Amino acid sequence: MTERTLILVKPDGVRRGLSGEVLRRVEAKGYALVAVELRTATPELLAEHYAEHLGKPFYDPLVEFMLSGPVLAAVAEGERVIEGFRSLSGATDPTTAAPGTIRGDLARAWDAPVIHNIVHGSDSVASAEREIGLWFPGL
Ligand code: D4T
Repeated sequence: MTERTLILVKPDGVRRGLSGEVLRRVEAKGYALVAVELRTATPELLAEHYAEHLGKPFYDPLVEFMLSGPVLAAVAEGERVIEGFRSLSGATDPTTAAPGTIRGDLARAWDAPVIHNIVHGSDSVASAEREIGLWFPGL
């Protein structure tokens, strides 16, 4: 089924100059980019984006990290792209993320108070619709 997903290159990825590498992998896989924009998040946007994590111990450092610099927000489209991009991303923890994945190849999170794992990808059709509406209300 053709679907859309929200991709974020988090501030660590943008700072390290990896935005192009992430988009390259998305396009090389065969997904189409529908929107790409360099954005600065706001506390209000992140409160909605990360609503499921509110109250967890890593919530405040996570929001602080996500506000520490610009993020590249993108929407990609393709057959089962939600599952596919999460597969390209690898496991949340970069140490155990498989080699060949974005996080497995590029992320190193062991020296930060919160996981710096370069990318975010929506995890379900419902999340994707909600997140695309938050980041790209005009789409
Ligand atoms: P996102 O949502 O950013 O694509 O990552 P995941 O889907 O892989 O992971 P998540 O939603 O469980 O976590 C969101 C974000 O919080 C950071 N995090 C997470 C953290 O710093 N410590 C933790 O214990 C967890 C679970 C990493 C990603």
